[in-house]
Amino acid sequence: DRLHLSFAERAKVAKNPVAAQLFQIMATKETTLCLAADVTDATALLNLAEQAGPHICALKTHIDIVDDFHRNLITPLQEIAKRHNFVLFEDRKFCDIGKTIELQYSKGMYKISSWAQLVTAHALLGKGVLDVIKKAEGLEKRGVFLLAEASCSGTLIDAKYSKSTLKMAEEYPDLVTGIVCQSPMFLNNPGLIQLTPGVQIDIKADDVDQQYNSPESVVIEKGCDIAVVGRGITKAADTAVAAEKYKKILWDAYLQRIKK
Ligand code: BMP
Repeated sequence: DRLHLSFAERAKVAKNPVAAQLFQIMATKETTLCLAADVTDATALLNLAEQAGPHICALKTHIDIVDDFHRNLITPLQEIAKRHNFVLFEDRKFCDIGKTIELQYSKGMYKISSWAQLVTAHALLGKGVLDVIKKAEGLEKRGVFLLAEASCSGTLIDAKYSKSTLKMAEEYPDLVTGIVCQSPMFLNNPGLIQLTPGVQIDIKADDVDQQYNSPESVVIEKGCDIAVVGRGITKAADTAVAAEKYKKILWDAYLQRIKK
């Protein structure tokens, strides 16, 4: 199953081009870390990208929380991503009728399709989301992570919904990069990537509804391929030091997992 295959091996069977690219980046940079760059200041976002850049395979944004967003932010962000070899990933969690998502993906202030190789989406409203993202203009190489399980307490997602989400993902192998989830819910599709948020070393929860697991446990027990870490890094005294620390713990756990 995928838990025992190396990323280099899985790169060969990935059908989505961004999944293949991510497997390559992970294997060569020896990192499975995705930074959740949840800051509200454009300069802070660029600084995070620059400092964490050498240690991450993807930079996940919520671009709509940046107070001083301007189109001019995108070019330097892309330059940093290119220089440090990581992927730009907008966590938009699209959830609407296809026509509306088509507009949200390409239009408005953010023009997500023009710069984010990866986006997230909910499967809740059906396949329209995948049809429109597939057809839209924008980057040639693009991918979608479908959210099948959530890290927060109180999520309404149940096992049946998670399973239906996975089924939808498997119907779009060329477009879907992977699944956002908290458990090894797919094992025999090594081309898909498991993205797992809710990862932090020091604490078990935030003061709202977020729940955390350790980097070792998400990789070894829960099947995580790429771990999303936000505040564990963004609130640390030194971004680069914290990112490097998470990278190493996660990579060691991955090496341990594929050996078993
Ligand atoms: P933090 O590590 O600071 O808790 O950040 C987690 C990030 O992952 C946030 O950007 C959040 O939107 C995202 N996320 C999550 O926490 N749980 C999920 O189930 C899905 C997410 O996208």
